[in-house]
This record gives sequence, C-alpha cells and structure tokens, in this order.
Amino acid sequence: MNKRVSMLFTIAAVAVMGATLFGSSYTQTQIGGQSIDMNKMDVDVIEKIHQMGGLQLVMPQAFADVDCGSLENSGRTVHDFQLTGESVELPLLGGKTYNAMTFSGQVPGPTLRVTQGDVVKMTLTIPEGEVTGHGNDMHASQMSASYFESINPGESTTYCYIAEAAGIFKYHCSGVKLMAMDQHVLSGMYGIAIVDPANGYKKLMVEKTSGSGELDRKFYDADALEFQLQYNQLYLDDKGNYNAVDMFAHHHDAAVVNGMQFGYVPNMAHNLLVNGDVNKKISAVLQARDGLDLKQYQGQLLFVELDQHVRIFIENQGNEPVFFHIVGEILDRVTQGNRVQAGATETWLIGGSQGAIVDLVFDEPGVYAAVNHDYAQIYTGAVTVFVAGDPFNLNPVLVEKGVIPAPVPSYAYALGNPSDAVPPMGQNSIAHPAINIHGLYTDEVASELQENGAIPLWEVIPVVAEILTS
Ligand SMILES: [Cu+2]
Repeated sequence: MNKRVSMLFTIAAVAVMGATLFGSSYTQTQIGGQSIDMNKMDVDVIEKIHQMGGLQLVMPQAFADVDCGSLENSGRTVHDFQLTGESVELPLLGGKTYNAMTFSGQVPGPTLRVTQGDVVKMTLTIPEGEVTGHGNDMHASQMSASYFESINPGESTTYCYIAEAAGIFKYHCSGVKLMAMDQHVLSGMYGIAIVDPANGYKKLMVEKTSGSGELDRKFYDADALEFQLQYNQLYLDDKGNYNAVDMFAHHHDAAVVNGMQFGYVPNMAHNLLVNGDVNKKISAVLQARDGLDLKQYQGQLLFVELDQHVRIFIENQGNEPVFFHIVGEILDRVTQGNRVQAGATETWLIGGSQGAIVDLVFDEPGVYAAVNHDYAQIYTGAVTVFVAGDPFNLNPVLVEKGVIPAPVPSYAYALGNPSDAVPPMGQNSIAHPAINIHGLYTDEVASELQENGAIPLWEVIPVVAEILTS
C-alpha cells in the first residue's frame, strides 16, 4: 500500500472510531477538509475512494426509531409525503442528455411544505427494476440518516418526524448506506422542505428616505408572492455520467438553478411579445433555451408586480458557495431558520446545504437577473431573470389584440410563472395568477402538471403569435 493510501485509511479509521464513540449522526464524523490536501492526491486515489463509495463510516443506531403510529394519532397535522427513487435520462443545455437520478422523475424533487410542529410521514419507494437502491436524509428532521438506511429496488419504507424548526431545509438521497451519496445528490436527488413558522411570517419593513432626507418606513403585509431557487452543479464526463474526479477538484461542468443551466431566460415567446417576431432575439447572450420544441425545457422568466412583497426560498444543494445577488436590487430582508440575519443587504452568502429566505420589493419596472455572484457560476448557468411590472409597455398591445381583457400588473397574468420556481402554497402565500409548465421533468411529470391546470406555453404561444401578428 502506498503511503498516501495508508494515510487515508488511518484517517478513515479515526473517523469510524469517532462515530462509534460519539455516535450520533454521520454528519458529525465527516473528516475536516484541512486534513486532506486534495491537490496533492493522485487522481487514481480519488477514484479508488469513489469506487469504495466514499469513506464508509460505522453508524450506531443512536436515535430511537420514530413510531408513525403514535405520531399519526398525536393530534398534529400529518403530511403524507410520497417519493420514488428513479434513474432517468434528462436533457442538458445544447441537446445532450445525462444520466440523472431523481426523486419522482424531477430535479429538484417535489417540495414539501408544512407548518412548524406538523408531522411529516415520508415514504420512499424504489420501483422494481431501478438500477440501485436509494435513501433519503431530510434535514428538517432531527434523525440520523442511518436510521433510514437505504431502500432496495422493489421496496418501500416510511418514517415519521415532527418538523420542529421553521425554515427551509434540504432533503437528499443518502446513497446506498451512504455509499455514492455524492453521485446520487449531484445527479439530481435533492429537494427542499419549507417549514412555515407556527405563527406565520412577519411583515416586511423597507426603509426609504424622503426628499428632505428623513426615513420613511414602509410596511408590507406578511403575505407574499413566493418563488423557490435551488442551486447546484453538474460534474459529468462526455457520456453524461457523474465524474467524481471533477467533483473532488471542485471543477464543475455546469451551474444549475432548479436543475437547469440558464433555465430562466427569455425564449422565442418573449421575442414575439417584445419585438413582434419570434426570431428577433431580446438577448443575444442569454437566449440559450429558445424553441417551442424544447417544451418544459425552454427558457421562462419570473414575473412579479411592482411594490409587491416577494419571498424567495433559496437552498444551496451544491458543492460550491452561493453568493446570492439580484442585479439592480437590494435584498430587503434575509432570514435563516426563523431569525432575521440581515436587512437591506446587497449579497448573501449561502454555504453548501444551507438555506435562506430572501424578502424584497421591486420598485421600478425592469429586468433583474438573480445570480450566484461567483463568476464561474454566472457564466455556466446560475442566472435567473425576474421581470417586474410592464417594462416593455405591452399592456396596450395585449389589450388591443384581445389577449388580455384589461391591463395587468405583471406578465404572469398572460404567461404564468414557471412551475418549478413556484413552491406549494403556505399560510402567507399570494397565489400566482397562472403557472406554466417548466422544469427538469420527465414527460410524465409534465403531463401531470398539465392535467392539474398548468399552461403548456409551447401550445399556447403559436395561437397568441397568430393573434399578435394578424
Ligand atoms: Cu439515490
């Protein structure tokens, strides 16, 4: 055994011992990054660790099993959260595909929304014929993932927990008894649970100054138009398979928001509305997802009203920091858990497996790009375009042509907001005027959304185009 490998095994043994001695959740037994200098390691050593399934740790049953029976009859609201673990092929930007692993045929997985104190009854089913087992570690619970272990193809397991802490929490596949967890998560097996505070969200206070320099505090009701943005990276080889060497090197191939690179950018429908011609591009740089044939994968925009309380649930599902920034805006409030962390701040740093709730109000009609202000991530896909109000003065045309009966405060009334960016309704949610089908979904998931009333814009736009150009 060469020196580096034996050194690694020593570190692994110490970690295993730590787990046995202090035995709680495996997260406490992770090896500190400073103890291994990845840059000095052989690539084949990294590959060997990966083939081993990472460093396998011993995990005692430190947490008592949670009995669904007693929790289900405790008088608390119970949420039945059903997930399936499925490997599917999903498209990448530019026409290629990759071998994705998903919860329920979509990346990210379905969002769970509950109120603090509710019981979550999570069932993970792995269909017969699935290539590997899967697990689920829900950060909203306070149980070790080792309790849940992993589920084999053809099997199903349930656990229950009380969502005691308010906030936004990641859930992710825990691999096969924690092996290959990195591959499963970075291939798409992640999602969020939003736990609304028991007493609801707080009013939003925004400070402005008057002409005489005096402070003018404006308060917005707690009810808000809500979005969800989940940041991650893809590490892939040429065949669309997960590439662990790139992951260890922190060398991503794509930065994704809700699973897609440049998912929220203008498409040809917006060309038509703004320029009167599907082929006349609004943005030469950003228009990466043009084409009605892309269906649920074409670019869509996020539409908000002016002077409207907007709440964004953000989770960093990835392996790199997120410097959340909205070009041309200031984040009026940042909350983590149920505690306000900042007010009127330009950018907020969100580490890996960390969430934040950003509240803000857009004051001026315009186009605003929410970015991960890490340049390596901006240019590889972490750009999300918000449009506030009617900056293109489309209301008169749309009304005149009969597309809408009266002027509207945002284009969401005509085009809807993308389904993957809209979380389920909570206790302080303003309903979106309409939802369009957009997301890294299988066609089955997209059809289900259509059956539930979401708009397939790729079918609607040709009709609108005919009206507008007639
Ligand atoms: Cu998995």
